Amino acid sequence: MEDLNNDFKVKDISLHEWGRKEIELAEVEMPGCMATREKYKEQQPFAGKKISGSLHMTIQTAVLIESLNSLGAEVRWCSCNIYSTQDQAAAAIAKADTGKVFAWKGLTLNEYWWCTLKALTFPDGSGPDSIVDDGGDMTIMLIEGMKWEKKYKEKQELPDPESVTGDDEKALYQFYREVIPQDPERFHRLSKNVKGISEETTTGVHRLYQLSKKKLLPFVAINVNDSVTKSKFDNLYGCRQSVIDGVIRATDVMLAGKKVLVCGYGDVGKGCAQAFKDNHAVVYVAEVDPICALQACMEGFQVKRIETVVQDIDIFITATGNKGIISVAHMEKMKNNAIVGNIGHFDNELDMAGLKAYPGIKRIEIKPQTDRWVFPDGHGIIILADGRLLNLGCSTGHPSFVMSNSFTNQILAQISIHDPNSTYQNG
Ligand code: NAD
Ligand code: RBV
Repeated sequence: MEDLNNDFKVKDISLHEWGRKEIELAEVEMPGCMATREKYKEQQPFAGKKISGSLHMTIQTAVLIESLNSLGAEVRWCSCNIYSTQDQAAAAIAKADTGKVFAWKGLTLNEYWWCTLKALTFPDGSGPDSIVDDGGDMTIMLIEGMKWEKKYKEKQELPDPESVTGDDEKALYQFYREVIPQDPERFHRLSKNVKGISEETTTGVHRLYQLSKKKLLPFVAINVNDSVTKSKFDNLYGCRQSVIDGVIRATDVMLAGKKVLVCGYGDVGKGCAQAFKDNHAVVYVAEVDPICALQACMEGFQVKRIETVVQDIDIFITATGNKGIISVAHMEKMKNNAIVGNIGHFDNELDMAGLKAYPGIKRIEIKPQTDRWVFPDGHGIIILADGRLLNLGCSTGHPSFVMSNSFTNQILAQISIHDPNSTYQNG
């Protein structure tokens, strides 16, 4: 449902009452965000400021949006994942007009980038004063966009989607091919007033460090993830609950007695491994870092290479933030109806491209975001959320209480970006 007069696009605005009731429940479970609203309400630190956000459009994020708005910000928002929007949350924000929202569950990749651009573009054509990002896509859309505008102006050159590998990046390049010739100043204009960004997740922080090292980060960037009250709570205890929620909502499988392999034993992997153990599954861990591997041993998990256990495992979970963790060669060896899910930020931990290209493979949708992929010999595996983060694709992400920690950090990070006395350097 696109409303050009009111400037939003959501799946179904009539879901707003349901969304509002859930937001009201969440507010009680998010005391940090509510106390921050109270503490800064006189000061209005965002008065006259425009904030764009790209972060899963959930009920919890609705509380974040309304916190920023209540402290004076004009807010525009999109989701940072094609499957993670709760349509009732998006509808409630659109209806209350506390933010302009462009998000619905089940976006195409082209729609995803369109929504990101809409969230960046304020009615007078200007961009935001600051960005709340999760995974870096909104920031990178601006930085890459400026790079390609320059090349377009100098040599009429446009990005070639075939020159990049991932589906998301290919879709972004295709999107640039449409929008840059229409307005070759757009991304420079949208970036002009950006004072800073605050980044939510581990993978986004890694992407920012890469840009910073190459001196390609033209903004102040605040690493929210590495705040102790974010990564040691959200990544650990949030995933401990929502990984189970995702697997169960998708498959209703009995966990007790199942063999589970958790790949990656960082904060997220630790939460996941503990969750399956608490559900009486037999848990194995695959880890490349010796300290983390030893920590897994000390918790009583067996540390294994995936190759040595792939045929025995019932449930595979990737939590590395790295790419190419489970290959098609692994998938074809898995037992019938093994469940394969990723909880890391991006979809390239599983080789979905390789699976799609497997000769004779068939995809059977059991329900949205749960598919059985059948190999030519008749055995199949169950892939969650098409390889995208399963706790937000198959479920509703972390519960409110833990997100209150993360999002209080986000609000404080934004306040410090806009603090006239702050002395942060760009990049
Ligand atoms: P982390 O850096 O703490 O942990 C990642 C671990 O994976 C490290 O210990 C690393 O050694 C290990 N690893 C890397 N490559 C590996 C490989 N090839 N095989 C085995 N292990 C490998 O990161 P984290 O904070 O746990 O985050 C992991 C991912 O989850 C990131 O993409 C992050 O953005 C994402 N995340 C998702 C959610 C969610 O709600 N779905 C929440 C928080 C973080
Ligand atoms: N995450 N958000 C939610 N319910 O809104 N759940 C998880 C929610 C965030 C979490 O902070 C993590 O770092 C990020 O999603 C990964 O994209």
